[in-house]
Amino acid sequence: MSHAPRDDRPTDERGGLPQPRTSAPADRGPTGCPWHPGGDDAGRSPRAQSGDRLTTAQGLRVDDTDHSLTAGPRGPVLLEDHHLREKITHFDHERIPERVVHARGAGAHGTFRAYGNAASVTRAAFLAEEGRETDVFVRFSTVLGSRGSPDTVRDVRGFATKFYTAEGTFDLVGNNFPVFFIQDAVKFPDIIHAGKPHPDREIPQAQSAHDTFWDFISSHTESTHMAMWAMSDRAIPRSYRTMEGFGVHTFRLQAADGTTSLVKFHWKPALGVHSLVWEEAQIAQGADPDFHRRDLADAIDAGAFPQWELGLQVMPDTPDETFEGIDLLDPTKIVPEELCPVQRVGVMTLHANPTNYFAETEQVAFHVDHLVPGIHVTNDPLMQGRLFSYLDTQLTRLGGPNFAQLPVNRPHAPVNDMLRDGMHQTAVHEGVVAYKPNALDGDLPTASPEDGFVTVATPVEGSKGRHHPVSFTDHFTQARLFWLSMTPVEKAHLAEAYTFELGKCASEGVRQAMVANLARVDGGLAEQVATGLGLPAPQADVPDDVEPSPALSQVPAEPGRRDGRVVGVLVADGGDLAAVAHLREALGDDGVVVRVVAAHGGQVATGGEHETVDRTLLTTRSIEYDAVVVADGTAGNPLAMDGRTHVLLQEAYRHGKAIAAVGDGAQVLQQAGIPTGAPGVHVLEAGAESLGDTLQADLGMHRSWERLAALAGVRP
Ligand code: HDE
Repeated sequence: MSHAPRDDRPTDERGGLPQPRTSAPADRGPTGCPWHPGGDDAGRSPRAQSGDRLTTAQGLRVDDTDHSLTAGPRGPVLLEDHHLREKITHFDHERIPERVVHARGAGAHGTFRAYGNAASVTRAAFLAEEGRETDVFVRFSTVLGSRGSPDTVRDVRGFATKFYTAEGTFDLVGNNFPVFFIQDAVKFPDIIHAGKPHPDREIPQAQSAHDTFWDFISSHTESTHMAMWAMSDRAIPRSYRTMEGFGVHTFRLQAADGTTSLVKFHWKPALGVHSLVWEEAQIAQGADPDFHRRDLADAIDAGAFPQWELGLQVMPDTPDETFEGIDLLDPTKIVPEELCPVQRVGVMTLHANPTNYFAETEQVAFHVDHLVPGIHVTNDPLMQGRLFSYLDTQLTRLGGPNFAQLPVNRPHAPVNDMLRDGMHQTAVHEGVVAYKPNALDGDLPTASPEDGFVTVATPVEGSKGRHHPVSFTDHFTQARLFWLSMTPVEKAHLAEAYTFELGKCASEGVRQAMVANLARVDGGLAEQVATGLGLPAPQADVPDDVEPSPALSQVPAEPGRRDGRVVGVLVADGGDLAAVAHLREALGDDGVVVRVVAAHGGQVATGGEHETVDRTLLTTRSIEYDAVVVADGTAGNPLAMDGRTHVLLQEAYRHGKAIAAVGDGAQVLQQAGIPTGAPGVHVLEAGAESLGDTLQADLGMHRSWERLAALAGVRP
């Protein structure tokens, strides 16, 4: 017996299977009411509340939402006030459990466009077909902090991308570091318990600078490499837009002809890889806890759409799954780009902010096991554990097994899963057959052995056991590789970060154990940290013949793009306002934002000219700017006398930011104690039109590395 699809229902592109209604009814508002473009609510977005009248959840029009139903004007509130009870009950249940890790995040929608050159390694159409565009949703996050914690803490950042491909959803759930703390998923609860706040007082929030974290690291030498990344500037990104992303694990890609390769995924930011300095990160935690979130949303709103190229490191799929002696199943190891270059296979552009944080960024559910034909997992034991965890955690977080029906999680491919019922079921499935095989529905739907997801037939052998592979035992070579790849300034920041973090540990034993650990990475590093902690420097015992990977340094060799960089101009009434116009003219086309900072809000005026004030000393901090300019005519103004101006300039100076003074603005620099001959500090004559050109190269370099080096007492 066969059943033809009914005419009035949608069919999929492969030939006629009736599709259950798992996608959003386009003509319904968020509360489920039909959307009538011509009706009462004409002209409104269906994404807003439906209609002009306030109703209960049952559609009953409410007479008054400001006063509870009481017996008499000052009498008791009545239980029969359904509207009151419904409103409060719903409010009581507005929160869902935050993510156990990666609770703090920010998301955005975008598009991925394939270059087509990945066809030689994968049959996944969204990568292999030249010019194919695929919708994406990206969520960036910190790991340790709670949902309301500050953005700029020292931590790994999550970089999770959902590709809504025509073959099903593919999630690349990565981080901004290419390695991880542990090699085996069974250790994940341990490292997270150690990193989270101490269970007695629940402090410190979103910090690794405490005893339990470093107790864990010092007793797990496999964490040494990742800890180096966490203490480096990579752990305090300037912006989500200036972070690299990594799939971390090795994946197995399969081409249309069946050949397979071992592959590592990379995201390369168009704006380059840039970080904050530690003091900026700390200031931002208080002055603007939403520093990264705001930056992402502002950039998208302003049309400065963030972009990353997707890159692949492609390695042969050999039986031992190693490359140049590196075990590709060990997630604490990188493959240096110098040994295996990153091939760019497509570009992602984020062009829309979420409309509703909860519905999209909070409810998005990623899973390492959301794969498409052509992309497969490997036996990396950390990856294998993740395959279990993500679905499991969504069941609690999103309250049941139907979270794939939430709009942000809904595949853009046809879904016909035969899954039924469960909490929060929103699909009204038709038909009586939800089992296989069946005679009642012609044994539909059918499996797809040709173009479905067919697991690569990799051989498996060996004895059962809790093994410790020998190839996972070298824990120091790559930690040293990372250290040797840093420039002197980056090394100074690393040593300072270790000294800060261990200085916050109460246990002398933990501090000693960590210094001993560092002595196995580099003697100089161990000595600096030991000196800072007041401990004896241990004897160095480091791996021999380690080659650095210059690609790991973040110090740019030449100026990069300047989009989104911000120049703060300190101006005063009666001073030179032309500097603001010159800057906009010279830098505006590059996407540089110029902000006017003055002693008071409103406008500053000189003669007939005026400029709108963007920030006052009360509403700004140095962290908002990549360069600071003191305009001519500010000397003697209340702005110049204010201690906060001096702090702003001093911070900009300490953080290696470009500083320029025009005309008598130089006096303000002197009052603030800024050495005017220092690298990246420019003094220009009054009326100089070259101001913009002067700052251009500095902005492209991100900071004056020479000044930072001098301040750190190291060579550039
Ligand atoms: Fe995750 N991780 N993880 N993780 N992870 C989660 O899933 C887990 C790991 C990563 O923005 C959780 O939905 C285990 C590595 C990101 O929604 C949870 C292990 C990498 C996000 C979970 C790891 C990641 C998560 C918490 C060790 C980089 C945020 C909430 C085996 C490659 C995704 C959730 C988002 C989230 C488990 C290790 C990246 C509990 C067991 C390595 C970016 O399932």
